[in-house]
This record gives sequence, C-alpha cells and structure tokens, in this order.
Amino acid sequence: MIPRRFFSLLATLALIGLPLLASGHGYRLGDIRIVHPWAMPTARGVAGDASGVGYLILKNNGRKSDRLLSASTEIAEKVELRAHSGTGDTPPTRPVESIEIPAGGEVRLEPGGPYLLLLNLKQPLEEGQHFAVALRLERAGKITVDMWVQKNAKNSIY
Ligand SMILES: [Cu+2]
Repeated sequence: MIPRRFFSLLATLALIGLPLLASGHGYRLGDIRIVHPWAMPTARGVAGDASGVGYLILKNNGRKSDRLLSASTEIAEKVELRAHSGTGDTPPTRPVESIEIPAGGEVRLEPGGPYLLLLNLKQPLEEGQHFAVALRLERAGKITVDMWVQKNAKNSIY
C-alpha cells in the first residue's frame, strides 16, 4: 500500500512544477531546439485586427546553419519575420526573408531583437492564453509550437 502522504507530496510537486514548465516549454526538431515561444498581450481595448509580436529562441546543435523561413497561425492573417536594420538606439525594423540560426549557435527572437509580427489578429491576445504557431525551417523542416501570451517572459526565463 502506498501511504497517503506520498500522494500529497505528488500534488505539491505538481503545483510547484507546473509554473516552471509553463515558463520554459521547448521543442526539438532535428538539430534545432525551440525554446519558450511567447507573445506579448495586446493592449486593452484594442480592436481584434491589431498586430501582435511573438518571440522564441532557436538553438542549433548542428554543424550546418539553418534558417527560419516562415511562421503562420490561425489567429493572425499573416506572420512576418522582422529584424532591425542599421544601428542606433531604436533602429527601424523591416520584414526579412528569413532568420539565420548559425551552426552551433542560436538566434534570440526577443524584445529589442528580431521577432514575429502577427498581422491582423482575429482576437486580442490576453495573458494566460496560448495558441499554435507553425514554423518552417529550411533544413530541419516544419513544426507546430504552442505560443504563450505573457507580459514579459524575457526577464523570467532567458
Ligand atoms: Cu515556455
């Protein structure tokens, strides 16, 4: 017989464990690891056709570089890959054809860096929600990841 205390310990671990999992979910696709896809909540009162921004880290354990070619989600009309062009305090961003993931390295889509621009959202993004995003990589192929809506995951997980 398993003592009752064992089960309450499991319950406690589950309570502690869930937030950790939620803040650090990840995926593996060939040589690529995709770490914690997340999106900023849209501002309150913003109409459903607003834009959103999505972030994630792509790590490449392989010997060849790969490239993120596209992303798509049912909740946005279109997803653009965006990167900063030029230098300075607030360099402008522009759409790019792809985002390179160097061999043995990583690219961080995060505030201040490259990002996914979710155009014409069908619904506002509210903290606590999550939604599916399909990613296409040149070498590794396709994967669908779960993107979490959070205020600022950058400070808590990276
Ligand atoms: Cu996560």
